[in-house]
Amino acid sequence: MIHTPICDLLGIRYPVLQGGMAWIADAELAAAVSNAGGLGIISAMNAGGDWVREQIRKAKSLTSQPFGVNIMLASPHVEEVAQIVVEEQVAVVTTGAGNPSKYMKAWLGAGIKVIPVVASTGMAKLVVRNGASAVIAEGGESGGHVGELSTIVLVPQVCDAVDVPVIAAGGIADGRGIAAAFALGASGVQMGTAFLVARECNVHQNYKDKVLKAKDIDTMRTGIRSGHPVRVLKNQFARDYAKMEFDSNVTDEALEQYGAGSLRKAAVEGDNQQGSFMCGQIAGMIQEERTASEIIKSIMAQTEQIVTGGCPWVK
Ligand code: TUI
Repeated sequence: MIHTPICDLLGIRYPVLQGGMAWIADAELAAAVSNAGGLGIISAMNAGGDWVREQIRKAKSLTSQPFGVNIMLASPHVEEVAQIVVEEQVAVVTTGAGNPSKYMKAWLGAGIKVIPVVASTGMAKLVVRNGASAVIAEGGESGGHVGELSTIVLVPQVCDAVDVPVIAAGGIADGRGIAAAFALGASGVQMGTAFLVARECNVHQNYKDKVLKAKDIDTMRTGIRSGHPVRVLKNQFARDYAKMEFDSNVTDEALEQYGAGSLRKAAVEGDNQQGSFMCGQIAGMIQEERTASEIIKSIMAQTEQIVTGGCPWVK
């Protein structure tokens, strides 16, 4: 049986976290992952406090296991949501797209375990100094907003930089990826794209179908000009956006306007042309829709086989 310090820290069976996917990770997906022995996570994304509170309460009604809330620090509602997780006594908060230090004292004071996503050793050290229980080192293979470094270089350097457990993210969707993450020094993994196609995931079916059909080279990064690159599946929207951002005649305002609402169009409306389908580079490996429990069980069985000597070509 696979057991790491992350299992003890979070009170979960498998050292697997579900990524906080904006417009996708709701209470039903989070509860399904937590009931399957991982840590399910509700994405607060750009939503207002009422929606986040409702989702937290719904998840509590669907699982007795711990779950978390991902707070996207660039959200216009971040202050309100930061307070709601305290009021609702959420077990775990993960953060993304920025520096969470400003909120950490309040969260830690409420007994919340804080696990920021970091994309550099500098940010990892800073959040650990401020009390982070663990960090998620997320490589640029991930979907959504990404940093510059890949998982294979980021994870071991973050492991060397901090003395808390490290969770690897970016490009992991099977037992080989998890075993590799362990070999790099990680104590757990976070997977987003793999859970996007879970049966319990309420994202539009067109989104799931696009991920299931995607090949290894089917993602690209948009938003490079803004300094906030976002990995998405290639489609009409992504190509047009990329063309616009490298056109100096297009203003930042026009670009922002063009991108507004595109993630909602993908996740809720399934708009194959104008939607922004955030997705990791590992999508090419994801072949079928399964329950969260089937995903976790099969991936952990493969992990166990590898870490207990399953590389017969290595003598
Ligand atoms: O946050 C994510 N993934 C996301 S957020 C999102 S919505 C959004 N879209 C565009 C811009 C901003 C947000 C869609 N997908 N993953 C976690 C993550 N965090 N990846 C990278 C980082 C990160 C980057 C810089 C964390 C900290 C950081 O610190 C920089 C600083 O000094 O503030």
